[in-house]
Amino acid sequence: MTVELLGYRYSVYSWVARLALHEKGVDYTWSEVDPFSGDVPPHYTDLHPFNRVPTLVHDGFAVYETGAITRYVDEAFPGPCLQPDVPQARARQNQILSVVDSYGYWPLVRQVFAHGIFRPHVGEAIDPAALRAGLETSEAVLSALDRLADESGFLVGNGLSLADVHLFPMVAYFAMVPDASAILRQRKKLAGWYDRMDARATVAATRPGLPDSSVS
Ligand SMILES: N[C@@H](CCC(=O)N[C@@H](CS)C(=O)NCC(=O)O)C(=O)O
Repeated sequence: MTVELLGYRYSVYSWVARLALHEKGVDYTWSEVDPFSGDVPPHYTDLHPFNRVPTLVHDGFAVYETGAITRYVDEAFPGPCLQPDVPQARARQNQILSVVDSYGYWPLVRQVFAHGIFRPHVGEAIDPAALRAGLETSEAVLSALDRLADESGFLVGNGLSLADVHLFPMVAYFAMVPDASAILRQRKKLAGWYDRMDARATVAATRPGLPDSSVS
């Protein structure tokens, strides 16, 4: 059996897929593809016509779109079940995945993390208006997620689910910006959830870090 994850080391969606594989205990190989490089290799475009990352290939079966990858990983491999059985909890999990993709990714990651941390770190120009807009939009996104989060300590039901796996990397990148961390800390339920997730061994094993600051 072969499992290959093609992704970019600093990509938050690649981190989500890696976290799911680690939580599930699946052995996989990693192939680095930088979707921002401008010269994505043709073999990758054949797998992913939109040139985004990640893509998973399992014994010749290729799947892209992170929510599809993590559901596939949960359903195709043994290990702890990462999706609740109860219809309401399953719906809440899927709702959170959709909220994260539709409303969270852009402000949290592409505006706040990119302009507040990543770009300055590698010496790229930043757009302060994008950072401000991202922080403002994130207030509403994190408030909605704080309302949706279960009281159990996980986002949904009584155990780790794909909702936790999908959201954590985005909030982890976001919270590296001090003003963003303050926004998270004002949402008590979400802040407690974040701290518990942050302590997981799988998070430590997959956390991307930042590039060498001499890289530009
Ligand atoms: N809908 C895609 C989104 C993936 C995505 O946007 N990945 C980012 C990296 S985190 C990417 O490839 N960006 C390249 C670009 O925007 O050109 C998924 O769920 O996998």
